[in-house]
Amino acid sequence: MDDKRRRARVQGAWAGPAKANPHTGTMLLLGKLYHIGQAQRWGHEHDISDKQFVYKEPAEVVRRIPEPRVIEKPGTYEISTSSSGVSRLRLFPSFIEPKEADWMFEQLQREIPWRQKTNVGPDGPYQEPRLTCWYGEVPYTYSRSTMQANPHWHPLLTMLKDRIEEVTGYSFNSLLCNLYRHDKDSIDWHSDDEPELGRNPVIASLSFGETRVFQMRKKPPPEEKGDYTYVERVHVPLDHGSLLIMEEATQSDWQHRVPKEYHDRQPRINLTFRTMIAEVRPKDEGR
Ligand SMILES: O=C(O)CCC(=O)C(=O)O
Repeated sequence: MDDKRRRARVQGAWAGPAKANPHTGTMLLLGKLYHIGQAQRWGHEHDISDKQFVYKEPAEVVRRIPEPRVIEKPGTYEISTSSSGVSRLRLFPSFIEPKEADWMFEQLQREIPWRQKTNVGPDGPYQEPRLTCWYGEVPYTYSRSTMQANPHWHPLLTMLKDRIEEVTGYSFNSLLCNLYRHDKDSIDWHSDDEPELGRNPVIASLSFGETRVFQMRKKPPPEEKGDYTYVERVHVPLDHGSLLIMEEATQSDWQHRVPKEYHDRQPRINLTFRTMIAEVRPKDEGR
């Protein structure tokens, strides 16, 4: 058989001669790796049908990036268990009825003294891509920048705190308010794990306005050396009037963020109720 016909028969189409590695005696044929003997290279007198081809399994295991678990129905979800404990979410999608949530959103947007905070990162000062306001008896420090104590709670915020405490059985003494003005406002990956929040803090997160996706990723085990590529992920779309409670080990074992969006988004307000322990001094790091 001439060389041209032999190639057509083996490769199923007209193609150039397969390239053998002269050093290792391996070649790539039909996308798989084969070993061939020195005397059996292309261009030698033996016909292809005489040869012994051995399929070699790829040495490296192919790792798949897990699909995020989407949580959108009311309920309690144990998303992981570790030596730190169980990480648990509780979702109340219509904690505030839509009509009531509408007027609350308007009041909060108009009456909270929103400010843009300047943080200090490794490359110097930067403005947060959102507006915030802090309520609590003690200051709150993160990203090397402090929000001063502010005990003057807006009456609507006090009423919301009371309602959440009544339903959940937890009590809170502080509140971080976030206003995402549009699709480009966001909050980056972080955990609410400042020492002043104590061990395994409970965070109650109430949302108004545009739905944005609250994304969570599990902290990788030490052998991943800080690589988050293959970690478990959870997505919770938080819509108008929804309440999300994060409990137990959620802050020590997971991070969360609200990413920027690629399409227009209307404003969204998020209120995260927390409990600050006044005696604990802040550690100077965070998101
Ligand atoms: O806007 C949100 O849903 C999250 C806010 C948040 O992560 C925070 O305040 O720490």
